[in-house]
Amino acid sequence: MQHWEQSGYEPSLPITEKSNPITTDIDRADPNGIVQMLEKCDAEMFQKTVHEDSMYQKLNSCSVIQTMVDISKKVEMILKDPENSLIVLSGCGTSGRVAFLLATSFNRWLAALHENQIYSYIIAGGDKALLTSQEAPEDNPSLGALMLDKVCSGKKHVLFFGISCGLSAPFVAGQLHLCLNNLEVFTPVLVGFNPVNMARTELMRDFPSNFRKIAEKMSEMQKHQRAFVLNPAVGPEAITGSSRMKGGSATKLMLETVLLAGHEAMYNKTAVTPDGELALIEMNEKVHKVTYSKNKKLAALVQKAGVSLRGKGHVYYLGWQTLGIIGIIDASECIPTFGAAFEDIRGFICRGFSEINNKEGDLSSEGLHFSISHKDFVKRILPSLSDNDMVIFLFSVHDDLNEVSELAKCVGHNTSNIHALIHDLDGHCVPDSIKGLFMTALNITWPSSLYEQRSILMNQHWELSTKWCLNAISTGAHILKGKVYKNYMIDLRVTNSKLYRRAIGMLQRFTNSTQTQSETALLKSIYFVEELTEEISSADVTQHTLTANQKDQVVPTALVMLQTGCSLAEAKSHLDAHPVIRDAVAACLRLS
Ligand code: F1P
Repeated sequence: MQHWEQSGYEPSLPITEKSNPITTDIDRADPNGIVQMLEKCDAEMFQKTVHEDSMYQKLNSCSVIQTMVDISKKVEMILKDPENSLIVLSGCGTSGRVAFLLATSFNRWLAALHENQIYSYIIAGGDKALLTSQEAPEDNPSLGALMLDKVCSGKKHVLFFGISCGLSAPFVAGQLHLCLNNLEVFTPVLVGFNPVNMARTELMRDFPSNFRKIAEKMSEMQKHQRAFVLNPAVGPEAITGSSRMKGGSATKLMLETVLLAGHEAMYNKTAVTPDGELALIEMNEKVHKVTYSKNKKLAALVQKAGVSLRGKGHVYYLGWQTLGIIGIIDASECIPTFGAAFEDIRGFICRGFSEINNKEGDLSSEGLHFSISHKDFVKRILPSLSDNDMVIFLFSVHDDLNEVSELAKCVGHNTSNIHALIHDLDGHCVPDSIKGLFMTALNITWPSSLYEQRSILMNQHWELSTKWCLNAISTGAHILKGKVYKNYMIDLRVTNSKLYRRAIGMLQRFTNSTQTQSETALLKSIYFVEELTEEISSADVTQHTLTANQKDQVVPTALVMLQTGCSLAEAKSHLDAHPVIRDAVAACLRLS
């Protein structure tokens, strides 16, 4: 049993908000140590349940596998009536981005079979949120319901996947509530990584229920197969609460398994069975082993990315096809997670919006955040690129290797700091002449026998493998830059109610203050005042998070104030003197 599974371990927190004992000292680790810790944390996803009666059900538990089988059968049923049916995947932040990735890839599969494209995705904040952080709509249950209602209009059967890793997002709660009130049309599936009794109980804006009540009702309805809860425990995140990591990966592989089994039942007449689902999950476990078997090269990339960020340089991902999307997603998440600047880590995809297949089409006129094609990179970034900047190419043997080599040569004129993550197959390898263009080529050669007749699996695995590598690179680089304290992202942006509560919890934990003291300090820091006014005290959390969105170092400032009893102005000057958050916090804790 893992330490975090014991009932006394951080008992007031759900699994997704607990800190992971594996990574307690990740802020002091070197790149090799960082990668090894991430490998162990990710491995927890595939851990077997030793006793079926253990406190938490895991991905491999019989009950979870049976739920997956039942849902796959619903997928098959939906596929049988494509005219009247829809499969909708929805979530906020990373969960919404995974929803988008899955919906577009399964639609592509259906299009290749000349079938109706019955998948749709919803992300809180709309398509802009695919590339930038739009956390505020996450708190709005009515908006979630409204968007779902709109997408499903006229459909007779809708299989709805509401993804919230923490079983917490009000946006998703609103959608599930709508489904539960219209079960003749909707079959809702709640996807997350906490047991139902750890779902959030906080009141929501203009909403008659809370997340836990909805999750409980769904569990009840599962007995009649009218609703499902797919919620294995995969362990706390490596960086506390950072559901972009394990949460995103587990959502991706679990839903891919469920959907793929449903598709194969429909189109290949392969029966949906527990063994079939288990075999697909085990293949993902193999992907984990193969990816992390490259840990030395991965650690070298983490090291280089850390050097670039510390030296005020940048990290650029230049990807092809969905590997490009994985790069864009990873880069965009660094802003809310680490308080990073938008330029620090950026992702680009070969043909930009024309190959993304998002609902709202080309967003490039929305500003620089939406300049995402290789052409944009060449025009805007390349001229000022230097050895201080790191460039990582993301491609596979199936991409246009002439294009890859031309761009690599072009980039190579301005920086020698150019690397690649390459996926190929035994018997179909990327030639050495291409690999030789890169200082580091992290090349994974996959066994072709794994993918006979199942090319969609190949894409899914290469995406996941790339996600693990990039999560390690961007997380590791920010750790090396000093943005993480122990295994907490202390300088996060407090942009929604979940993050607001998490920030208060961190302040309590590190300063031994009460909840009220911590919230008061947080509010002073958010509103930049030495004393709280009546107006501030009576404002709601939404107002606080909207204001916090505009401010830097909100949580570290509050922490220094609480720990030393100093004023806001003094806390700010302490932080100015210690630009590295880890050092600022450590110095302040030593001081007291
Ligand atoms: C959704 C989410 C995360 C994001 C941040 C805020 O979480 O937007 O994707 O990284 O932590 O919340 P969830 O609803 O999937 O738990």
